Amino acid sequence: MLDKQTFQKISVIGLGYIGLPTAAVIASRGVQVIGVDVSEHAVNTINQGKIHIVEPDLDMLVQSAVNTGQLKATTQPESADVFLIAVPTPFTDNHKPDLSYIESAVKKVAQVLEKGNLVILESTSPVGATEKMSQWMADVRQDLSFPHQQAENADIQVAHCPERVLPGYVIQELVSNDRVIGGITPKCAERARDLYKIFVKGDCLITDSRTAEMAKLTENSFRDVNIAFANELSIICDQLNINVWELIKLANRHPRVNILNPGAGVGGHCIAVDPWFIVDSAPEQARLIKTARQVNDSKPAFVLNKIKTVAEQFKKPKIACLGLAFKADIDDLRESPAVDITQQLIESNIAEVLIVEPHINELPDNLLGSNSHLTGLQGAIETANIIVTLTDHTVFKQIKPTILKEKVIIDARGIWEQE
Ligand code: SAJ
Repeated sequence: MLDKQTFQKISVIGLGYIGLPTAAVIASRGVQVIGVDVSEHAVNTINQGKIHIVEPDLDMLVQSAVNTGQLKATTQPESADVFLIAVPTPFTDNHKPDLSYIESAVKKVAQVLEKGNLVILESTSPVGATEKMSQWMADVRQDLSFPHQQAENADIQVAHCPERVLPGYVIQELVSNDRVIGGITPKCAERARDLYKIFVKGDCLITDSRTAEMAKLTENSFRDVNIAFANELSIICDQLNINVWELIKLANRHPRVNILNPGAGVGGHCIAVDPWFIVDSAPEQARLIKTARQVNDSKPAFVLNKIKTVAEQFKKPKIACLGLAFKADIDDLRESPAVDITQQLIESNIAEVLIVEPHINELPDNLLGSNSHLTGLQGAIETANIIVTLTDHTVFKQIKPTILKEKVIIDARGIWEQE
């Protein structure tokens, strides 16, 4: 039986889409959690028991954790038994991993470290990042020993446990998913496993930190390559005048074939980013992974061209773009191919663009224009000549096909094709 007493206070650094749900779930198990974020807005919102992001059920969990005093947010790290690092790891313009958020976070954490502490990197990271994190902390705290220096005798334990939750299902998956836990030493991994056992019902599988880093990158690259296959098929089928949705449905009746869905491109901050970390580490060897990225990155341009070609049929076309979020039923517009396509359509100035995104109240700055409007679904469908589906939100799937009869449809997500 796990002794919760060994972990009396957990600090979660980075209160975004991963850090905040993780902090709230741990707090809900009766452990004291201190959440740390550089954003005062995030910290103030959380301390009022509210949330600054959208994720089903997160609001209730945070409200109750804050009300019971189990969860508190602050902008500066303070001492704790465990530090969970959940900050972004974007890439630079030339697809190189940018570890500056991790470096900055752990250098601040290092200042409050005490002998016996455990530091876990949850951010998706290139191979070797956990060891680098250990070195950064050692640079700041020469009075303490770290596992890359003293192995099992180190004062501080350091491990990597990549998050694997799916936006929209985060609370459920945080508890039910298996976790891969990689320690710089076996002792680091075991200590980290004790922590995750507080709230994870799935299996906690132990390995070394480099394998854990690569496992996460592999999972997302696997998905990227498979989506690229579907996207490439959709482009081939367009050329050959074949309905790709029907084709995939038929091919998937084979017992060992399971093709994913083509779309407007691959968005988000994971699948479109993580494969590049593998490419950066092994540029000569990672040929398929790199090509898949390029195929998926080229899909928005293909969809945009389709829209432009169809728009030529109309004198003053009105185009309804359904969906801005990077995937169905979430509010997250970051790295969204739907946003890219819509923005370029607005800038091309060939049409009036009616934007439908039920999860937002106002358009982001890059979509503001004299020819763009955030419009309700019903109004946009009634007014538009051309309807483009860019995100497969459930509300769009519920539209009755009869009201689309007179419209030209570019169904990049296959919403109605699949019905
Ligand atoms: N997409 C398609 N066709 C598909 C599936 C997805 O075009 O058949 C598109 C989506 O519309 C979206 C993008 O791919 O634009 C990514 O969506 P997703 O649902 O595949 O993945 P994410 O980015 O929301 O979450 C992924 C998950 N990884 C895997 O499924 C292997 C999640 O478990 C990870 O925790 C997350 O990345 C992460 O944080 O790394």
